[in-house]
Amino acid sequence: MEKTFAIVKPDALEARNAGKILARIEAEGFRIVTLKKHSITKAEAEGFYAEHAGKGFFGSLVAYMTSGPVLVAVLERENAVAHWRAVMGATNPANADPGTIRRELGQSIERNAVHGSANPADAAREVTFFFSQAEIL
Ligand code: 3AN
Repeated sequence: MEKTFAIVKPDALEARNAGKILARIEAEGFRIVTLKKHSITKAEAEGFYAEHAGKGFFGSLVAYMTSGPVLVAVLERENAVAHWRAVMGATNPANADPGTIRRELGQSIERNAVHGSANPADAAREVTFFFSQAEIL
């Protein structure tokens, strides 16, 4: 069993797609280990996306991720990291395969509905960014 980290982003909550996304997560065989609604602070967004600091879209990305509440979650199943990436689809919804969440619900490369960890090391870092050990049993 493997864990990954997911965010249901502000655009998805605003569009009232959270229930649809959580249902898809469960239909894909994930156990929702933990889940909470959270308003990401500017400092959190800058730290979470530190790898993108200095890129042209960084300021806009931080503004967007702090523009409204999100759901942060830990998901578990076999091959969780790669499977959640596959279910999300490509970063740009226009390039995402039919049937993926970003293709179906994403609005743009920035407002792309969901986040998922890129690899197991990132998943471990991202889970501890938002959750304590006691929350992820
Ligand atoms: P992913 O979320 O697919 O792993 P990353 O880590 O490359 O993609 O990018 C993190 C987030 O930054 C994306 N989900 C998207 O919201 C935003 N982003 C990435 N590339 C761009 C871009 N070229 N223009 C605007 N926003 C971008």
